[in-house]
Amino acid sequence: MTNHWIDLKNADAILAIGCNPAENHPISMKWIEAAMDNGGKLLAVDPRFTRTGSKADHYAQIRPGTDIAFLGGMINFALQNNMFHEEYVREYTNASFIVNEKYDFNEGIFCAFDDQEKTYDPKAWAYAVDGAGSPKRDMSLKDPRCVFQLLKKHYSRYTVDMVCSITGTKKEDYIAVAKAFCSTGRADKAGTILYAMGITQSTHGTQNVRATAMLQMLLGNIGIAGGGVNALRGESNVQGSTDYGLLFHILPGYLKSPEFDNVDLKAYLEKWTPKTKDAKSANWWGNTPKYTVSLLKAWYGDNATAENGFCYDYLPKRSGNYSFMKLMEKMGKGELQGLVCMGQNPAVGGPDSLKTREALGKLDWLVTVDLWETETSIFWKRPGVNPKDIKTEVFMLPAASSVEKEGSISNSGRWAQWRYKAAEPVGDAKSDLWIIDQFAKHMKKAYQKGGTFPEPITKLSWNYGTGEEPEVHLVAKEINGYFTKDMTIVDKDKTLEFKKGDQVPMFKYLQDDGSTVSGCWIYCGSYTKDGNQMARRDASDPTGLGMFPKWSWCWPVNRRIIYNRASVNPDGAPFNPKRAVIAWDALEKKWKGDVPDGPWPPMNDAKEGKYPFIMLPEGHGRLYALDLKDGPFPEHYEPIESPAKNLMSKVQSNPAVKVPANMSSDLNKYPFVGTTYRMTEHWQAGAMTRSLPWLVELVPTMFVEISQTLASAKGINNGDQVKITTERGSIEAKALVTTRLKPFNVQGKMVEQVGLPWHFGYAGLATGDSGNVLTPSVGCANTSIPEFKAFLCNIEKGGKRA
Ligand SMILES: Nc1nc2c(c(=O)[nH]1)N[C@H]1C(S)=C(S)[C@@H](COP(=O)(O)OP(=O)(O)OC[C@H]3O[C@@H](n4cnc5c(=O)[nH]c(N)nc54)[C@H](O)[C@@H]3O)O[C@H]1N2
Ligand SMILES: Nc1nc2c(c(=O)[nH]1)N[C@H]1C(S)=C(S)[C@@H](COP(=O)(O)OP(=O)(O)OC[C@H]3O[C@@H](n4cnc5c(=O)[nH]c(N)nc54)[C@H](O)[C@@H]3O)O[C@H]1N2
Ligand SMILES: [Mo]
Repeated sequence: MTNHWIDLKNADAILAIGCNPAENHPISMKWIEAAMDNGGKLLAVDPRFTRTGSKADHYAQIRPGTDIAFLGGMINFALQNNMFHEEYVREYTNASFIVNEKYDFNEGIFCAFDDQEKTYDPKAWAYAVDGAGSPKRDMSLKDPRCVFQLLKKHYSRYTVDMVCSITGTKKEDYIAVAKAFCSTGRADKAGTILYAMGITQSTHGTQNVRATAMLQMLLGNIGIAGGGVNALRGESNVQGSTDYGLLFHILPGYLKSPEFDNVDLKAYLEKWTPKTKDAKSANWWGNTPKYTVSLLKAWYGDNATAENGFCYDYLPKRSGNYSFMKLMEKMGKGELQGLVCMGQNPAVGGPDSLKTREALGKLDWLVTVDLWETETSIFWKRPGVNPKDIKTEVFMLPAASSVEKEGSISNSGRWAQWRYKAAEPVGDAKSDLWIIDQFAKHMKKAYQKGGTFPEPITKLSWNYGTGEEPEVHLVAKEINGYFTKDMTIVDKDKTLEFKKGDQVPMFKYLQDDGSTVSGCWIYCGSYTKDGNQMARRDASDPTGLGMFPKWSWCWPVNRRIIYNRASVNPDGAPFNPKRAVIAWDALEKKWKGDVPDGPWPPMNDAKEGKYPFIMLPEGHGRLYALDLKDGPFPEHYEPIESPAKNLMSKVQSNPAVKVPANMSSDLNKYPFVGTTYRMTEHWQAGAMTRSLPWLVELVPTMFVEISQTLASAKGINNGDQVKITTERGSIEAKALVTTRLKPFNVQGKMVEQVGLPWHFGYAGLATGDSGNVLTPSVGCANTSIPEFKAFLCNIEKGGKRA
């Protein structure tokens, strides 16, 4: 989230697109309802009429996978009706930047596309530069090659009629949503966008998210209270896990994971440290060397020296894609020996799960670390297989649950909150920290004896106490970071003295010479000489905006709303004084309010002013992106399996996505749109809830939701057993016939949708077929998140169990 949960109450309009907060993030509804009590409007955009939709002022039905058309139309609507925040767009976004002569967009394809490799060369999309190498700009926004004009031209094709014929939305619903949300494109209004899996789980998921950000920038809604682009995150600490580098392409703190041609630290830093010549640009990622070296010092301690590149050579270098889907593919080919599943249940959670279950049998060994027996840990005795045919050796390590251990947890709003152990683990269950600690210690011992390239393990710095249970506070302290020698730092007019071993107070003091350690730079400041900031529980709220600055701690530097320098005009005065996030005090020469996005005076200060979007080298929010794999502007493409022809261009689906063989858009075989989602009563792959009798009683088995029209066409009654089939496989479920689902108008023809929860499997108390037997293993061009939300299927009455 750019903002945070409580801040939702400050919104005049809330666009919930591709998320269902009433069911999946119920507590957030408290703040959404607080906004509504103050006159805020809730707008829900979803293929299904959800409980969020039922509370909304306006609900718009959308065909799965067509959000770029929907949002692109809103961008066009704001531009055509002059509903955008002009000063914000001109001063704070890259609207005024001129794009180089070569850039072009034709018939659904951007320039520099390699049809063989299915890749673009984003260098061809660069800004035009002047003689000194700085981007050229036109502050009048009239130059036909400026981003603003290119944007206008691109989205002029997204007329209301065109959009609605793609999305299947009723025109009056579309206009109601567009009007209500775009009315926040004024200095005194705030609109927030909430999104989750309905937006991300798509072959153009990243471009979906970008479209939300672009709309928000046009409306001047980023950086302000009640604004922002707010991802409603999933697993309770998934924010923390991405912050700490869970994904294959990032290291802790969103540093890039090294690629094969980043041969040494110098080459890595050269490649990933952005440069700028503009003195008004803070270019915060220019600090990449400090954060990288401090991270390497956390990992390799005294072994990491300037002479050996701080042990950079020990990091694995990647070439290509190591996403979940790719790993499963490799596993299926027998290319992985072993797999550790720590709090993950891929036999149910991943796409095309019949393949995954088979692939598990190609492993020599499998370790699951979980609270329960899961479909993954018992894959070898799943229905339909003979355990004797499976050679994989399976180890199950019982894990302690979240309330049985101490540690931090980061919520969607980036608030890291410290939690305490409430109960002893049951039986032999151990904390994940204990398990990791044991892994590390045993591996160190084993590699002490030799092996191929043992140093990355043997040289690890591993100092979390001497007891049986590693000390979680030592981990947290290392993540924050400390000095490795006595230091004197001059910060403006202050001289600061630090002793070796002192905690680093904030990341601006981290160094690139080995004198500081920090396990995750964005958390520097979370555990200081004043103690564990994440454990703070002071419920004072001086701004009245719900920022509660002394409750827990949030990254970065306890800034509750990021990009808040864009909430003020270039002189530092809040666009909306009634909901001021920060304000420049010209007399005292300092900011008041939230922690500003950098200490410098406002942008107009001739000597020291900085642009607001400090993480980008050009300092301006990007209406036009320079570094995505599938284009600088989000463009509508159909999902890979789609019932419709792309009306926008001849290019049917995202050209930068490679499509596996087991997909089919044969409407004779698979005439219906399939989509998967979650429900309040169950959690994810199901181990957490299908083992609890009271939840099992509420939702005992797999079901499928269909409309009344589809039910009568197929002769299906509520409660009937049905069979659902895709090119990947087929499952059985009980039919739930409901008015919440309605068919879509797809180019004049009504197309039905089939709605499936994905929480079921063959382990636990309540069993049922898995929705993911049906879903395709194809993903977003940028992130590889699977297209779980839009595929084609058939449904028939009957089945073996009928
Ligand atoms: N009770 C409960 N709560 C949960 C979870 C759970 O399993 N159970 N899981 C947690 C996790 S890990 C996550 S990631 C979050 C996810 O939270 P959500 O994203 O809210 O979850 P979903 O139900 O998967 O999808 C949200 C909505 O997107 C809609 N949708 C599908 N396709 C499209 C589309 O193309 N466009 C649009 N605009 N909408 C579409 C679906 O109909 C659905 O109502 O929930 C978290 N909260
Ligand atoms: N079709 C379809 N598929 C989807 C989605 C969808 O919308 N549609 N959503 C996707 C999303 S957003 C997500 S996040 C994934 C989730 O996929 P998974 O992560 O595989 O699903 P979970 O059931 O949450 O698995 C978590 C496991 O961790 C265990 N666990 C709980 N607490 C602890 C702990 O403290 N320590 C350890 N070691 N284990 C613990 C639980 O018992 C559970 O078995 O699924 C994805 N799959
Ligand atoms: Mo998730």
